[in-house]
Amino acid sequence: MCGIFGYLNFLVERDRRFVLDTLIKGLSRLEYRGYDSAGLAVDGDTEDQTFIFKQVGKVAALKKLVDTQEIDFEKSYISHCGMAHTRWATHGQPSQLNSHPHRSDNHNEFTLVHNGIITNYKEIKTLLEKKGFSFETETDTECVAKLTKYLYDSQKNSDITFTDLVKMVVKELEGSFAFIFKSTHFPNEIVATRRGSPLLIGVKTAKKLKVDFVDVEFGNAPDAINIPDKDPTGFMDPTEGGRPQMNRSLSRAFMSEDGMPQPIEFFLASDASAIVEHTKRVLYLEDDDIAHIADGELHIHRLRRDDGNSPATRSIQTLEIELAEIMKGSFDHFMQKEIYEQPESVVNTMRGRVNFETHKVTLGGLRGYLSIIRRARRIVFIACGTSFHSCLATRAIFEELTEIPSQVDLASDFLDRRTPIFRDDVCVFVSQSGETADTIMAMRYCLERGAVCVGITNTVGSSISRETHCGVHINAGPEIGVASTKAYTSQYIALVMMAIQLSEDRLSTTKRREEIIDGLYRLPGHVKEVLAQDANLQKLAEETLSKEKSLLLMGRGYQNATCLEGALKIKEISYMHSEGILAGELKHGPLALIDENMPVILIMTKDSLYPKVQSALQQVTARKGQPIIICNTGDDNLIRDYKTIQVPQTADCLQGLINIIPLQLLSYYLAVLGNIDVDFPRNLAKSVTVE
Ligand code: UD2
Ligand code: GLU
Ligand code: MG
Repeated sequence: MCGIFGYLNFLVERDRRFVLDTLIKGLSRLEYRGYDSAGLAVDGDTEDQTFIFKQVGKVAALKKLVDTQEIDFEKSYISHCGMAHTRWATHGQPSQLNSHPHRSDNHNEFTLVHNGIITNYKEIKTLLEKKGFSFETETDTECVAKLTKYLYDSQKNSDITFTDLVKMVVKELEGSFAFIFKSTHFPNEIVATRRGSPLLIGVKTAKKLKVDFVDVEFGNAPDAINIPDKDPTGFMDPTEGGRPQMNRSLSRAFMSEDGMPQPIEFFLASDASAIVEHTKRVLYLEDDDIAHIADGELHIHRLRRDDGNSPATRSIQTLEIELAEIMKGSFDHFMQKEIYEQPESVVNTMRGRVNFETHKVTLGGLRGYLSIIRRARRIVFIACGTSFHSCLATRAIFEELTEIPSQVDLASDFLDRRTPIFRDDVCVFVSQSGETADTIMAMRYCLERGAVCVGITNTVGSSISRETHCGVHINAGPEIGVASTKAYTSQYIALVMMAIQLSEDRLSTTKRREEIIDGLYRLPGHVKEVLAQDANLQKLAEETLSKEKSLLLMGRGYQNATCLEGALKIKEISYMHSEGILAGELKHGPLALIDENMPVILIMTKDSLYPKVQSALQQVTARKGQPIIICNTGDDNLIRDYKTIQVPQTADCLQGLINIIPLQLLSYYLAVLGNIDVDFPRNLAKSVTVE
């Protein structure tokens, strides 16, 4: 998710001011990734001290906090390592305390920064609490700092290296992460590692590096280490026996000609935008790489030995791009970046919640409310805009799985109608920011009437997250583009997961739930398949649609929501008139619009309504309409006769997650072709905090 930055200087004299400024500048380069708070750690006045500064809000606020510290800014270091972090909360509210870096104890023996989610942190935390550790934050991350100290303390006499220690820690972790570790026990050393979250290392030297790669060391540690005080549950057991052997291979890149250590600086970051201004020589870490920087050398270790699939070296590449180009990764706009993040963001929404083997969904946020929700007389979904569409898209599966009558309302209209709400209603409020004014007012209205209120939001600590009785954070990471894309798919998934969990006690729907969970498992791959058609969609926008004044999107059943959401995307960022039309309604009016000049996109992916949509297709073609059809790969008749956009097939109730992607891309390209500021379309704001 958000941002990590680290800076280590070796034999390059720097004062504390320089180090702090470098860290803060690094964070500000990562600001575009979005975050809710920031923090950093640097050495203190003595070797056994680490200073940690953290602040809620902008990096500028952190800078202000740092600037007003009564510390010696001139103190200079020949070698030093510092690290910094921007956070998008997933566990625990955005607060100063919950911000990173996190620490192992009051003496800051181990400090670390983390991006991602540790899904088994509860187990680790419970175990450590039994060992006498107490926790000061609500984050998943803190348990990793404490675990590091616990393992270090239990190794006291074995001269464990920092690398081996971190290996032991990482072996216990599930979830996704990028980490930087720092310790007063290992001054001027950094260990960094990643799994699923990005991390790269920039290298800056005066002299050219000898070679442009780093050997990967597949050494034998640290499985060998015996953890005393063995946990009876088997948790944290050393996996294999034997003693650690010293078989460090040399890292040829960092050897200087004369064998003398050379001055060198290292920059670690979540992406290259924070590094290019310092150096263009970078090394990208791979999953389960453990990077150790000490004495001016960078060593890459692997988490497990016998890691046959991993290449034996990591190359040090030269970045050819300039800062401006990588600010948004390889993307031109946030919206495009966010569309492309979906293969990962959908996984983050499900992380730790869906067990694909046992076909079980566990939403921690609903625990305790499940039986009340199951007894509800009705479920009322309330939202605005795109969030409203995510409710429409999932309403049918809610009704099918839970058999609780469900209705979907636009927040403003819900309030205008002064909709009757009762104590046995369950009201679900969906909002990316959690601050949407209309939705908040509707929520307060329902709270007053005693209904159980459930939130679905992307923002921990937001009004909706705080004021609802329970809910689900979608964990999609910050969304910056005004046109919502990844939040839509993640809200959709959160709602589907909720429907599955609510119905888990219904044997009759077991098969159906399994089918859906299997579909969720394949979803990231399916999303990637659609994204791979980017160039075709760009062409379609350019050659066929960009000259049009208007565009109709038609479908029915599950795809009605896709049409409405697709049309909303198109109008909000390309300013082209666009309407989503329920295909079943065609002959009640919209058919009058159809002639050979009216552009139409028809969604005809395979589900039980396919024959009915076929008849809509006939109605359109009979009026000389020439629809573009979104259909499943392999639907040869359609592909032969029409212009098509082909998407992989999945469970009917998940098909909308896949079908919306080409429409997101189309709207994006229509906006780009219209020279529109995609991320900031006119008249619109990211979160609508006014009524
Ligand atoms: C949550 C907690 C985590 C830990 C864990 C226990 C957060 C952000 N996450 O992760 O700290 O306690 O559970 O397994 O602290 N909620 C609302 N309204 C909303 C969204 C969420 O009330 O709109 C509540 C929800 O009922 C839960 C908490 O906020 O009590 C966190 O929700 P989550 O979805 O982040 O839950 P989980 O289990 O992933
Ligand atoms: N899960 C961690 C937290 O909530 C890290 C979040 C991030 O990636 O910024 O503190
Ligand atoms: Mg709450």
